[in-house]
Amino acid sequence: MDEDRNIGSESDVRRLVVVSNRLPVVMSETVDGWHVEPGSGGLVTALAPVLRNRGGLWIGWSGTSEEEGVAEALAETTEGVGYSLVPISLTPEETDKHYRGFSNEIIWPLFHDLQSLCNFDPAYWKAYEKVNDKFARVITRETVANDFVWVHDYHLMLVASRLKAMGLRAKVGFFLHIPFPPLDIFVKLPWRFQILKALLDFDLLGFQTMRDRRNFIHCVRALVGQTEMCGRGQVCDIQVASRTVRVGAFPISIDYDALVEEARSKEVAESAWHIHENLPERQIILGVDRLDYTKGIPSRLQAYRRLLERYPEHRNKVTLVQVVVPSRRGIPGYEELKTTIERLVGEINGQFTHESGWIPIHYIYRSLSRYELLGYYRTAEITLITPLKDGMNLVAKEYCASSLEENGVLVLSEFAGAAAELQRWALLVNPYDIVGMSDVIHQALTMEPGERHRRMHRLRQTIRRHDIFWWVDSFLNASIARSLDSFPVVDDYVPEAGSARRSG
Ligand code: ADQ
Repeated sequence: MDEDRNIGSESDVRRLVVVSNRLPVVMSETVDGWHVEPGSGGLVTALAPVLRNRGGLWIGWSGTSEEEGVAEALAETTEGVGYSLVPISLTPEETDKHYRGFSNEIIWPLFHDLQSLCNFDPAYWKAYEKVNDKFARVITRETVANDFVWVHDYHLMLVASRLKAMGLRAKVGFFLHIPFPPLDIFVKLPWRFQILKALLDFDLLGFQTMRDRRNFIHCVRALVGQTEMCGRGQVCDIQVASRTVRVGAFPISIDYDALVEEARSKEVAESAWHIHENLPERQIILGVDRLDYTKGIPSRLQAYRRLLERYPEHRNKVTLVQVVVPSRRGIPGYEELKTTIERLVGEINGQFTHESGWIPIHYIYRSLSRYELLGYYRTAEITLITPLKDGMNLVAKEYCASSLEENGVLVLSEFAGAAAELQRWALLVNPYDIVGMSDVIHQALTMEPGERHRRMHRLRQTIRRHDIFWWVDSFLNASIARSLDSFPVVDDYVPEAGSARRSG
């Protein structure tokens, strides 16, 4: 290892170094060695073109505690794409206490305003520090001063402070994909000072919405004390001691054009046709969520029951298709949530199922293929996105992009980050107000075609204008990188020998 690199030898070429808890691949061990499949999702789609042919790096946990052969398998996968994947290996105990413990039993519920679900186990904090340290060591080893390091999400909030302690000179940005809570909730965190101070060691902090950014600034003002604050605007600078930290709101989005293309495909049309065939002459209401207590699935089911009780004219005519994607198995609370959802589905179906064959709820508990998912988006006349709190919620944007005929209605929780951008044209609901939600679903079901079209057209325009590439550009523009042009395309890029072959 070249020890000088970490304290920053200058290089003419600026590289983007993306750091996330997981690498954007799925690895599985077979008798022939490692099998690597590319990951899916918005972040990979958005960042792959930025990294490609620019010699950038993506650093993250490989998804396994094994080390042997992992870096080589990853290097093979990215051969010819012009960037490298650098694996970090974590022991089962580290993933247990850092990922399952601190990240998902403390930060996830607390930052979604659900502090009663937090398990403030001090052992989790130790593991969180240790894993953040491990990431920082690998970043230090892999980067030079001219690079721009972009760290993602709540698993890695201490990375900049560790990098600073290790003498890294490269600029470091951070994007939080989940909400930042209000002061009176954040102060409950036993490690509130450590986390807040560590966040202030980043050069640029990105949040999903202005509300999250405002919450963060309130916390800094109250807990860190004397700091000079910024004014209005999407991006502003705050002065903390002798440092300037830039903070901004950058709502994440989807690859709109690609999704529209996919939604037009023959495969999606076939999938939509099958869905219609199975539910003839029914108005389809859709819910699509990871199994998570923040997504508000039980209250949505209760609102649907109230709809059928209060507006009997919809019986026999509507079907709620509720898709739940398995998630975070083994974390307390998730199994109970599944039981609650399934009990409610059973109760409602038992209460209303009709001799004509009508079943009010179709419940699907599995991950859907992309074509199936888009098929449901295309078929649904209404989609219910009713999280108790959500950083953004990409399902809302995907649904609108897939509504090619522009005749769908989006019912959206006012506590989803997406509401900040989409509130004028979606129908907003308070997910804690069951009766209010049932009224809004009724309003959606009876909306005139002209109004549906007007609203969906404006929703799609907004999302198209602010797509995932706009999101990457606005974050990089706010950083010292200034723009994508700061990361020049390297003709015939050849990875540096040894780069991405070492595991952490
Ligand atoms: P998530 O909590 O995972 O993300 P969300 O933004 O809705 O929530 O993204 C879910 C993704 O999973 C979507 O892209 C969707 O297509 C996919 N998906 C959903 N159901 C599926 C199914 N049945 N089969 C296959 N794929 C499915 C976190 C934060 C969010 C924030 C994002 C991005 O919690 O608030 O919007 O990161 O920053």
